[in-house]
Amino acid sequence: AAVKSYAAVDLGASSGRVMVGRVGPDSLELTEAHRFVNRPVRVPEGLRWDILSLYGGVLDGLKAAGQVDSVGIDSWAVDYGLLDADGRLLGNPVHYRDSRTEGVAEKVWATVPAPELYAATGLQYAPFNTLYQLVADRLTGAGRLLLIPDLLTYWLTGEQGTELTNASTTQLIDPRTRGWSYEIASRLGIDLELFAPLRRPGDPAGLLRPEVLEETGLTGPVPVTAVGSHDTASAVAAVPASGERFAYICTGTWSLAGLELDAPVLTEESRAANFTNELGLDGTVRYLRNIMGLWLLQECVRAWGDPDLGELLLEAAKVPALRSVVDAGDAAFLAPGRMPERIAEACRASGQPVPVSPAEVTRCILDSLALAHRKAVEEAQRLADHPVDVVYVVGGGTRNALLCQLTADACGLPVVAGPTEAAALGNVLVQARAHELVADLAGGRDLLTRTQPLTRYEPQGDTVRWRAAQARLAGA
Ligand code: LFR
Repeated sequence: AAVKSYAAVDLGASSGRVMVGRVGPDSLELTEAHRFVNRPVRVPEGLRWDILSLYGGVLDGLKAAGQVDSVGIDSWAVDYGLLDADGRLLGNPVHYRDSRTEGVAEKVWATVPAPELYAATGLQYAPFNTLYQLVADRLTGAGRLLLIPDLLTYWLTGEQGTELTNASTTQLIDPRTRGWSYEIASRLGIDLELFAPLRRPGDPAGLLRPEVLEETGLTGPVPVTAVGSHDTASAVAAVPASGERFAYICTGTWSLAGLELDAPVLTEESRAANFTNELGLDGTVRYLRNIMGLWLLQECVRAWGDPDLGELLLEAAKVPALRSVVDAGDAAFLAPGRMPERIAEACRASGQPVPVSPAEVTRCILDSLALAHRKAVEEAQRLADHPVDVVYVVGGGTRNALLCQLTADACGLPVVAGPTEAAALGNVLVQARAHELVADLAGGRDLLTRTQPLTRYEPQGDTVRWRAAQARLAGA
């Protein structure tokens, strides 16, 4: 039977990549065509994405990928470019870690109280939700808003749309109807006409423009297919699970830890625990919590002048476990800069030993992440009344064996780690499904378990000391 090739553009907060997935009825092979850095730039007005450089990386990647049957794009969520009435970009998209949204949520809640906002949109509180960014921005002159993957798709094809899984991170979508939340938007004076029409994963998103074909050397027509354009939607689509009794943790710059459900959980208890209900493939809901993730380590490594990560992790493994932990769910760690000092300060403030050497700080970060994973997996099961037997870890963190083992230990559950390039694989699988090579979400997952290398970590020790560490943190 025929094998098809798909280009998956996957943009993360620190790097972008163009991968080629070759899919047949019993085969799935992923290779890297091109990888490039994503370097946010601080200018006097704030922190910005270098969107032209990213688009250049996408074009280079498509050229390196060669002839493919379709292209799909996913990236981090919530951020957007604003266009004028003629479709011209009005300035560089603002980075979600920019400080302009400080204090904005409180203003929004004065009009729509936080509990009401949660009941209507199911979205966790994060200062960077698109809704708060929109209120912070002055939208004068903007005729259109395109989320990052939709903006790049527009540049590739000339067609505008708003992909649903990513739209669900704007805080303007009702997770029950899976459509716009007109009432919330109108009460906050947000014109939903700013958004291009919704499209769903698998929908066609246009053909590469002649200029793009020329620049990449591809022969048209080459269609762009809407995928789960939120990277986390794509990554969860590539969790190699069967059945329903599983939790997942998508690891990378963030750790996104939670469950796949068939309906949102919109209770007040869930809001208080800051769980989010984002939309996934096939009518699923991603019920999860954002945890600071390997961002904490990336920022420290940057501050230390980029030492060898492998050696650092070996040293960290020798440091005694759980000496000090910080709350890796705390938005206080969101902004860039001074990370080793900020972690030391948090330990001092909670009366714990202050980690000093890079190995000690690294150990503190990994213990803290594992603990936050435990807390999220445990609370999600309780709040959604959905017990699990196994935790799937996908994404960049699967390379970090210490983190995977600590997560198994902390959760008291087996961890199955892999695939590493989950977002790209989820991206590819949705394109393959649009071409009827894969039947559905379960079919794609089945193909993954048959073709991708996975590593299993059994929980070691009992969970008593993790429970104690959790209590220590809660009491701080
Ligand atoms: C992960 C991610 C998270 C989102 C954060 C900000 O890459 O997409 O899901 O909350 O980035 O967009």
